[in-house]
Amino acid sequence: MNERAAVTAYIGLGANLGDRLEALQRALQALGTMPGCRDVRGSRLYRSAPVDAGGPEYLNAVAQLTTTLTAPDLLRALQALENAAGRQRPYRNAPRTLDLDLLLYGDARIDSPRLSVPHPRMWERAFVLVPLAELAPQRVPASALAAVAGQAIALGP
Ligand code: PH2
Ligand code: MG
Ligand code: MG
Repeated sequence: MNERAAVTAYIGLGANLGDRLEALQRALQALGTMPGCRDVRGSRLYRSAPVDAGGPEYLNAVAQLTTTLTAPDLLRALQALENAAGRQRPYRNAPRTLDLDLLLYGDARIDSPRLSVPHPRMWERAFVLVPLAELAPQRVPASALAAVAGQAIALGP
């Protein structure tokens, strides 16, 4: 049998509608039971004001997992979890019950109409880089963290 190599991927989790803590906790659990995914680790949780968006405060975290899914298959699985959490998409950056962004997929660089990896805006966002650096400090240069140090984020749900 041909086994695909396992890849370490990082997922950004966010919610600013409904029970945000429950949504993020359920999503972390669901990632661990997805076929082709294992060894899920979650960062701590962070609160921050919406960046380039309106609505209530966000709760964010980052998850690390090992996967044998391709990046497009992983993206589809993440979108299925968003939909199962009642995610609506009335307009760009609308408040949401669950957002799952594929941040990094191993060292892959992907630029397709549906998927860009590394996530194109992750380097501008403290709510991504700070929890990512907890799990994978080697993936976040000190200069990138310094560049977002002015953005207010707080620990905890
Ligand atoms: N997600 C966005 C836009 N703005 N702001 C915060 N604080 N957290 C987010 O997850 C977030 C955001 C689009 O996905
Ligand atoms: Mg997002
Ligand atoms: Mg998204």
